[in-house]
Amino acid sequence: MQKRRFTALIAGLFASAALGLSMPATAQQYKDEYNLSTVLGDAFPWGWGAQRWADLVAEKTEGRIKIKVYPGTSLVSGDQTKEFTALRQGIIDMAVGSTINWSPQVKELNLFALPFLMPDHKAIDALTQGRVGAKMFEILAARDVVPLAWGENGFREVSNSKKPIRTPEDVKGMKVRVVGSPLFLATFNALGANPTQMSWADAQPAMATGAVDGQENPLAVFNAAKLHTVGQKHLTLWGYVADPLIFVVNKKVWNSWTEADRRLVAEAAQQAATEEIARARAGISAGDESLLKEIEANGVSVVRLSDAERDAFRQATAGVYKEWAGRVGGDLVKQAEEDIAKR
Ligand code: X2X
Repeated sequence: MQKRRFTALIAGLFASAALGLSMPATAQQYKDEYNLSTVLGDAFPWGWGAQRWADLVAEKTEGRIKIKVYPGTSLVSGDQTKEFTALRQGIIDMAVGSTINWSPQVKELNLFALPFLMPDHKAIDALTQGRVGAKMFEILAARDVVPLAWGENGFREVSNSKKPIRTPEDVKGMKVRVVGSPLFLATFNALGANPTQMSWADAQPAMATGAVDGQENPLAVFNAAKLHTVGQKHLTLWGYVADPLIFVVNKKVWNSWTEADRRLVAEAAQQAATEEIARARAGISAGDESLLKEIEANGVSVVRLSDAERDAFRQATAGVYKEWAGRVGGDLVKQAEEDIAKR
């Protein structure tokens, strides 16, 4: 059922793109090279997935479409929250972007950052692969981009240089770097922390100099960025928010390609995204904790919360959930809650 809806949406995208085309696309209209924006490079699942997409496209189109990946959101001078606008404007041709970084422009994407909405990976899938994901793609498709596949950054775990975090009390007054989305400020303010917004590029020097005490990012990011070397010695697995990624193409660029090439680019996105999600989830769950073990071997002490301990954080942020659910849209949040309950 969910799969069918998704397939129908993709088919719809092809149909509407074809209708919007006044002239048949010819090879002459193709650019020599297309730029593709990401925040993280290929040492991370995120950047790996972007490069994989680029490579698969080159292979499948036999070099007709060449893509160069620009990590560090360098096409917008590192300002992650400007990526979506640049994509709409055509400064960026393609992207593998985070829902967090686009949420200042697309308010519905804040859904994924509602604290403690998604308890596990199945819950992420219930949203991205179901009617909620399809609705998000419709919203994006109305804003000059063609969304093709969901990827994953992952569950964002909180770390710091000061002390183990077990209770909301432990976070009080802590200087925490957060991403440039107001919902994250609200969540950490509700916990009594002292959150500061900054880009990922600025975050690492801020941790190294002690300008901030803590941060929150998925374990794959923590490990590949070696955050233990910038003082992050305490890591708490609270799984409060998970961060999906979206593979997209600027609509004008999409319309300039032949229908056959569009299909190849979409297939490549699906394949790269599936492989990328597997990497983002590797080594962090019950069956295989290898990544977590690696982090611990680097001298990081990992706090695993009991259900009751996690619930204390949920209660402390319940007001933020309620307020932001209203901004996201009550119907969408209700659908998300239903689909998670049914997973
Ligand atoms: O800036 C972050 O924390 C990162 C890399 O996870 C995102 O781009 C959302």
